[in-house]
This record gives sequence, structure tokens and C-alpha cells, in this order.
Amino acid sequence: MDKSEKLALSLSLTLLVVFMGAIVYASVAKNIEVPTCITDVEPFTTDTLFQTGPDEYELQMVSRMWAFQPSTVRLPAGSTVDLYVTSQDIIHGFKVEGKNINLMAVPGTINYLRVKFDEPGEYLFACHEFCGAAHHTMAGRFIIEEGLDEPETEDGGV
Ligand SMILES: [Cu+2]
Repeated sequence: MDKSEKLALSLSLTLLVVFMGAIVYASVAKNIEVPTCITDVEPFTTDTLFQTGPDEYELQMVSRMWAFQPSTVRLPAGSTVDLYVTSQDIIHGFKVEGKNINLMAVPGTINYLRVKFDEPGEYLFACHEFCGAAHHTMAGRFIIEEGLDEPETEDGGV
């Protein structure tokens, strides 16, 4: 084996180890999860928010032309949300400003991601997949409040 081949091979193996280390670091130390696509469950058709534990909620988000249901979600600060997103018609996107949430809303499937809202404030979310004439109106928001007793959702304009 030629010297340059050995160098290329050892460089490739080093990069592989570095990339694997980055994945392990992200999942273990940073607790970053990869979005999951659930294909073996019939997609829901209505939106739902319910509590699954102390400071833990499950949100089922429905997207359709051209709105998210619910469009407003109020949660207490420190909430962990199991977020399930589906679409009723065509492919939409679901991106939350200021959070590491970027899901596709695909008809016939459910996409899942767990997210924690520690800081109070408003987190806008919007469709990031062009989906027609009123795509630019397809948005909503999470409102995270300190000491909120009754989490709730609303439909309608943002
Ligand atoms: Cu859309």
C-alpha cells in the first residue's frame, strides 16, 4: 500500500470516529433526539392536548391548507411536550422559531419529536413547505407562561 493511500485511509477512519463521537455526544450529553416518523398508526384527524405526567403533555397537531390546529398552545414553563404532527391534505412543514423543532407534516403518517419549553415567552411556528396560495398565513404560536395552571389550545388567527 502506497503512503498516500495509507494517509487517505487513516484520515477516513479518523473522520468516521469523529462523526460517530459527535452523534454519541449529541444524543447522550446534549440529549438531542432525531425526529421519528410513525407509520404503523392511523393518523389522528383532530387536534388534542392532554397531560401525561407532571409537566408532561402530549400535543397532536393537525395541519391543513392553510392552518395549524391548534394555532395557539398555552403551556406552563418547564413543560415537556410530546409533539405529534400530521397533515390532512398535502405535505406541510412545521418549524418552531427559537427551538430545535423542524418536522414535516405528511398525510398518512405522524411525525414525532419531544421538546422542552424552559423559558417563558412566545415561540412562533410556521409552515416551511410551500403549500399553496395562502402558505404565508399558515402559522401559530406556543405561549409559555410562568405558573400557568390550565394549559389550553385555541384555533383561529395568530
Ligand atoms: Cu403548509
